[in-house]
Amino acid sequence: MATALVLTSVAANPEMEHCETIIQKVPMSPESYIKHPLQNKWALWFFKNDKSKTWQANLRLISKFDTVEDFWALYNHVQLSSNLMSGCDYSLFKDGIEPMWEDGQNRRGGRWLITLSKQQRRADLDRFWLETLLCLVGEAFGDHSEDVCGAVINVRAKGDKIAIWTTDYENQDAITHIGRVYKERLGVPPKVIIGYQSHADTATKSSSSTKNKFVA
Ligand code: MGP
Repeated sequence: MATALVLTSVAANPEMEHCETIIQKVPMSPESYIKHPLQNKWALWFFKNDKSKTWQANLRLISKFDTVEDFWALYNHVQLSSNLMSGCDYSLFKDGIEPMWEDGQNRRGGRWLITLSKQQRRADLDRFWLETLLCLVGEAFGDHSEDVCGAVINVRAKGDKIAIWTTDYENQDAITHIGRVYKERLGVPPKVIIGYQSHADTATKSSSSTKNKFVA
């Protein structure tokens, strides 16, 4: 059993001036020293736009975690998204999946995309991203959480974006469930429509808008 050393000062003899310190070994409950495991191990990535490098070379792994405590330690350690320079991204992906279209788990996938107005950077960006992270690490989509690969936040002067990436754009049940729950968790009003687009369409788009495969 785990024990803690507890120092207690006691008057060895009330008549005498000095105190004596005794060391006691007391049992500790596992709750107080075992970190709370998450269902998955996650990796946080950072992207900084350096035009002299390729897109992939600008992507850096920050750290991995698989407990609630280590999630908060990392979250509290990194800059809020609203403080990042335009052109930067954070990505949180399941361990083993790289935050790029090319990864085998993303190749046939797509994303639920939240596009924010410039005004929303102040009002919504940081809380939307934190809620997105909590949806991921808390496995908010029930069995359909298995379809989730990760999430990305793009800080951009033209308007920030947040997205949840899923593994297969043909898994309609999983995608529609994830979209419905995600929209609710962010508190997006019902009249505001969010779209799901395949990475294949995003990667080959010729105009600035990619067609939606699903909406919520
Ligand atoms: P972006 O960073 O996702 O969005 O993609 P941004 O900056 O808002 O630009 P927009 O085109 O959506 O308006 C910017 C560019 O980064 C893409 O056009 C690609 O060249 C590159 N890029 C982005 N992603 C997510 C990938 C990826 O997964 N793989 C590769 N190879 N390039 C990517």
